[in-house]
Amino acid sequence: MADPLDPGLSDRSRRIVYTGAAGGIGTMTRPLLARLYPGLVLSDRVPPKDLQPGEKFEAADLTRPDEVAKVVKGAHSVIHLGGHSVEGSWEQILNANIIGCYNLFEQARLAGVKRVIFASSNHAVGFYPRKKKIGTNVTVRPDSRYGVSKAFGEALGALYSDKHGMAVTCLRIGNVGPRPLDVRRLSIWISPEDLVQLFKIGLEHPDIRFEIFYGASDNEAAWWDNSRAQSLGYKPKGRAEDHRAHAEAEQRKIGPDPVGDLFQGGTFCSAEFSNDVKRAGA
Ligand code: 15L
Repeated sequence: MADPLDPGLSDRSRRIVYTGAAGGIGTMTRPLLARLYPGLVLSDRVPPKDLQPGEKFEAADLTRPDEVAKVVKGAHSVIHLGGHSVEGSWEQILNANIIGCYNLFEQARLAGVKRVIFASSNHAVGFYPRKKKIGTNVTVRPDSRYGVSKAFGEALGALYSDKHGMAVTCLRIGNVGPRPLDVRRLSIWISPEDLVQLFKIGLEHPDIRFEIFYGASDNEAAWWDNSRAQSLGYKPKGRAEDHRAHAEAEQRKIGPDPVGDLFQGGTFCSAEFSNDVKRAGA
């Protein structure tokens, strides 16, 4: 697809940097992405354990602007998954997800990167009750310090898009894997293949300026309206409902969570919770 932001470089072999490539999502999506984008460069603090002979890896610590500058140099696009991927101490979140995310956007801007895909999370909106269906135009309701850092990343993305013309796609990812792990994940699950479809839209669609999509497959029990992604060509193939029996069996092993079961973010909401569920909007 021709890129109006970069008309001379519509070729897929351009440099695309994938941060956080050694993590769980990186491991599931790397082989699929490599087939589409021969110029893919994997990055993380340490190389993926299963790095393949044809794969290119460059180490970078996101808290170090000099290392980030080096890895984004000459890149057309960045898929930014790097950072702390669950709730953590303030210090962990501050370093990996606040400072790290700022370094990524700022060094990408300085290097002339055209497109950034930011791995946001469902936890940016985790305190919406499960009974409410939400679109991408809602106020953020983070359920954790981690969720706050994802809302921060989305805000940074909007800034770099509006102020500097970067084409930014934020993906509020649900849970990625071969199948949904429990009943909550029946609403938020996304297959690795469908996530790669969203990456591709973010990397190639000519209309992208600033977008927020939900990273979810075609889930009957969905809590999210993902019509914007669909209008840009997203056609998820995964169907959580096909795995309902497995998800329900797993759920029986977990047992009830009186707070987390009411909210979209699940255990991220119940951890450290000291409010009343009604007051929190259940
Ligand atoms: C996330 O954002 C996490 O990165 C992942 O580990 C899961 O906890 C997922 O959300 C989820 O909500 O299932």
